[in-house]
Amino acid sequence: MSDTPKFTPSRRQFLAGAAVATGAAATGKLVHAQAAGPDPLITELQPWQQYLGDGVDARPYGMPSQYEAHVVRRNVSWLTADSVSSVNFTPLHELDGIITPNGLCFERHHAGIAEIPPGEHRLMINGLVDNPLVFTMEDLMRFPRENRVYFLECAANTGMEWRGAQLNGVQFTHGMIHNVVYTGVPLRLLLEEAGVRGNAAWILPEGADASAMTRSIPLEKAMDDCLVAFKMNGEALRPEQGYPVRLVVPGWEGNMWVKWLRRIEVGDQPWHHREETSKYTDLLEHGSARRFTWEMDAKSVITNPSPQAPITHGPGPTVLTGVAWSGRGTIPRVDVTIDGGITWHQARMSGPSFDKSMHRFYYEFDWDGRPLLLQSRAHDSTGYVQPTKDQLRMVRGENSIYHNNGIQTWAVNENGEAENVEIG
Ligand SMILES: Nc1nc2c(c(=O)[nH]1)N[C@H]1C(S)=C(S)[C@@H](COP(=O)(O)O)O[C@H]1N2
Ligand SMILES: [Mo]
Repeated sequence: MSDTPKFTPSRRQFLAGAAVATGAAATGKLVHAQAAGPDPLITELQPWQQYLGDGVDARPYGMPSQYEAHVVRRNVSWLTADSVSSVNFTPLHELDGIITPNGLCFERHHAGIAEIPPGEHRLMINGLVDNPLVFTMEDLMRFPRENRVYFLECAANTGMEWRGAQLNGVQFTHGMIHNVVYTGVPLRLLLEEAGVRGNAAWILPEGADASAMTRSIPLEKAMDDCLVAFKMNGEALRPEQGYPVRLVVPGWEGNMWVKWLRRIEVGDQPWHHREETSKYTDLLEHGSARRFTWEMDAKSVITNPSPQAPITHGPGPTVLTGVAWSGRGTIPRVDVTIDGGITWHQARMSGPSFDKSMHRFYYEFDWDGRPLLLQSRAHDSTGYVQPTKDQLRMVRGENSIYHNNGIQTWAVNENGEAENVEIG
């Protein structure tokens, strides 16, 4: 069951509406007012109709329109001491559909961006294997490859919001996520080539950047759906995302997706390195910590309206949209409320539904101009339902950073401006 748009503007209304760019009629049935007079944007010849534009040789690698220059990754300067061990955020409120454009995928580096000539890159597999192997990029290209769409979410996404509403923008509260189609070789094929020994149970991928990032991953996951990926959205990985090759660990926390992948050690136990002891563990109320919390729980957020994307058109037909994802499967359903949870509506899902991929939802409604409290609640294909922030804190306490998948609230005022809030 899904909600469909309640209006169908005619071509006539669009033309008339272009003349008067004021708000919609109070009835909420018309998207545009009637024309008050001739509109020079229609009746006059415009500058761009009077020159010959750039030719096909002017833009060998295309860039977005100059009018989209505000659509960029942004960081929060006070979050980290410097920008090489830091993070920036995907502008979720500017995007639609389910795919994140390569240039807008958030970046998280521990030692900045490594710039590796592909001809000089090597991937080694060693440890509990019959044949320790070294692959060049050319070698990797000779294995059968697959194309799959996955989200990558940093476990720290929304981490600043544990104890209360903090950052005023969906880009900053939820922007440590991207969703692209990867082309890569199943890791299983490379491990089989090396011949994994009988007592092997874990792998340790390692990055070629100066941080030499490592994480212990169970062999079962490595043999299941992990990819050694060299393309994203059809083109080579960006340097920011680990060019020439990165590990893809579907549904699991972003930290494990080692970029600039140079080595995979096979072992019989986890290594207990920094990123799985000091970091990426969750301190609970009684003083012990959750560890190896790899899977990303189902989560959703409304991207529009939101603090960086207020309602500017006044009362009337309004499009609410957002994204949802789960590390355990697909998202068959998202509920939306505009009155702080008094009434819930099933959102309309639109776009492809892939396993461990971002999903897009919409809810079209007639805004009466009164304040709103917007929330979304994801259901994943295992039946799991996204919890409230209070429900999460009840179980996990107040000390956590990682794995905050609680329901987000935006308060919209009479002017259409939105703010990050919590409601009890
Ligand atoms: N080699 C290496 N791999 C890495 C990191 C890193 O700093 N170095 N950061 C990790 C973290 S914490 C995250 S969340 C993801 C971020 O991937 P992205 O930069 O493509 O968004 O990469 C992971 N892989
Ligand atoms: Mo991360």
